[in-house]
Amino acid sequence: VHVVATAGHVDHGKSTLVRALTGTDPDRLEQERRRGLSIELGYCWTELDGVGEVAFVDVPGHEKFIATTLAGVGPVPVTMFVVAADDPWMPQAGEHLAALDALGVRHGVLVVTRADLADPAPALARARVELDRTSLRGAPSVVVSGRTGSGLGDLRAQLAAVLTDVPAPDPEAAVRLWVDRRFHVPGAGTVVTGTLPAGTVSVGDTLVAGDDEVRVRGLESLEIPRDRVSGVARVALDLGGRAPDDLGRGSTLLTPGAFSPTVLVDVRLSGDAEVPERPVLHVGAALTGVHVRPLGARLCRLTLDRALPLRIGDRAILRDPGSRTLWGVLVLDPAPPALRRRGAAAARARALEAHDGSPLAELRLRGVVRRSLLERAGAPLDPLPAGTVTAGDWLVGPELAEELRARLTRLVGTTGALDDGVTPAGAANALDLPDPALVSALVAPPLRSDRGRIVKHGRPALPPELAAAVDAVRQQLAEAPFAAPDAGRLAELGLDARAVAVLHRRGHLLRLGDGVVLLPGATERAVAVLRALPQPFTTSEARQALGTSRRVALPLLAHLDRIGRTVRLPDDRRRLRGTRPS
Ligand SMILES: Nc1nc2c(ncn2[C@@H]2O[C@H](COP(=O)(O)OP(=O)(O)OP(=O)(O)O)[C@@H](O)[C@H]2O)c(=O)[nH]1
Ligand SMILES: [Mg+2]
Repeated sequence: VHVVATAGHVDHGKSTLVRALTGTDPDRLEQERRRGLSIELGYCWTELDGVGEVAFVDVPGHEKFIATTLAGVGPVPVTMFVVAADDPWMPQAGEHLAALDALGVRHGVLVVTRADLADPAPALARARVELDRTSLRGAPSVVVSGRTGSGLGDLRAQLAAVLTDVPAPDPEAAVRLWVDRRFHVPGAGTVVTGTLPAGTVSVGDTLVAGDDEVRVRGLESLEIPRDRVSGVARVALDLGGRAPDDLGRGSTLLTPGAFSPTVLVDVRLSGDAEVPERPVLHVGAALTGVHVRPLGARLCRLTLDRALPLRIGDRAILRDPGSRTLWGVLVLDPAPPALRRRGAAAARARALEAHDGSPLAELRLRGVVRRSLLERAGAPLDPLPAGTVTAGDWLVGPELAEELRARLTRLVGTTGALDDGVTPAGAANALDLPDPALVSALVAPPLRSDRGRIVKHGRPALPPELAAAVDAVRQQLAEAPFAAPDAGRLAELGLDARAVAVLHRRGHLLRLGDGVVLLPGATERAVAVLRALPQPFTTSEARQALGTSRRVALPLLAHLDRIGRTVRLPDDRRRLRGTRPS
């Protein structure tokens, strides 16, 4: 299915052309037919040779209905721009064209109609000039009469040619249906219609509408019931009896979890006029008041009166209803950071200025960011730039990763002569990173992870005074392996708590508890001694067999309990695991 929206000045013959092409009158309302004026959006369809079904959204041209007009053209990628041969270039033609340009509409046909009433050449020439200043430059043109039918064959052929060039949207894309009509069907329930720009809706789907979820009970496109429809399409969804009250024109129906509706968005504007503080934003079929905060030349932050599911790259229209001026809006960031410090707005403008929409620029703009957030914001992430660091849901772009790695290396380097390294949690804290897993992911030579700490690659041997202290302890324990040096002796050797902790971590000493230090092999030697005892044994029996004091025996036995070599019984006796009572 293709979708085409009309545009053009009031009374220039849009609805007449749609009727001539489709056989259906887009003006459904009694009042519209009586006054010969479109008020609401009209929906008709036809088939064109070579391209199949084409739906038309016929918009009103009268300036009073501009909001309806913009809701009609907002989500539609192709225009049929209609100009009367017997009238000069008119204000609404200019306004509609500016809106199409703001939305970046590139596909369309320029139709000069009512050619039975006047020479079409001047109108065509003028319209050509106007279109060539916009995104529609180079669009093909045809001259027709909706009254006599002359030129209609040519129009069908031109439309078909243009539609063939429109790229097919991704059927796998997330659904964002811009609702433009709601009505009640007796016996069925609430039906909403809208333009589906991309993605696929199927009967049975659950979609999100504001804070509510709705079920798609039935689905029609072009008046034919279907099981599934992919965009671009006009669709009518039967939501049964339980649709939310506020679901109507300007609402969206979304794939659950795929969007983050936002009230804050950073955008780039096109158009030279100065923007008022309180204009109106038109996006898709939606409309909301906004507050504009300028950040820099053509860059500003919009605060929306209500949240909308905006994505990076969305195009929209900012409009001042008073002066009827409008600006094109390109969404740069629908999840922008708060601007708190002085000068933050200018810094933000510089960052946005340097933003070219590439995955690399996306990551540069956001620093440390959740992938899920970027996906909901519609950021291009495929492929991730080389050198991007990932950890769980977190992403860090290559440049920031490089900088963080350098800071991490310096941090590890400042841990002193012991080169004791840092823990990921400690480093995350020091580097202000949200997750220690990110620190671990940043580790690369000359850093490496060693038993839960990040240390420098090829760290140096122990400093000489520590090596000497270890030797002294080794000598002392060689004869009596469980006669741990006392506090005075440790102090004499310069082994304070921190040094002992490092030597323990690096496997030189076994630290059992406050101030009790043995050699790493002590555990196995103790097990060998205890094995010779009748099982189970008391603490006192163990102490005597090991030839040591309670000061050492108690933490040693507790250590053996902890590592599962001994089992402590309710009566406080122990046995070695794997032995039977003797
Ligand atoms: N002679 C002649 N009259 C036409 C032609 N096309 C439209 N008209 C007449 O022009 C008037 C306006 O036509 P519409 O098709 O309603 O115009 P519109 O652009 O849809 O107008 P709005 O929806 O109100 O903006 C009607 O009276 C039509 O009958 C044409 O090709 N030749
Ligand atoms: Mg009309």
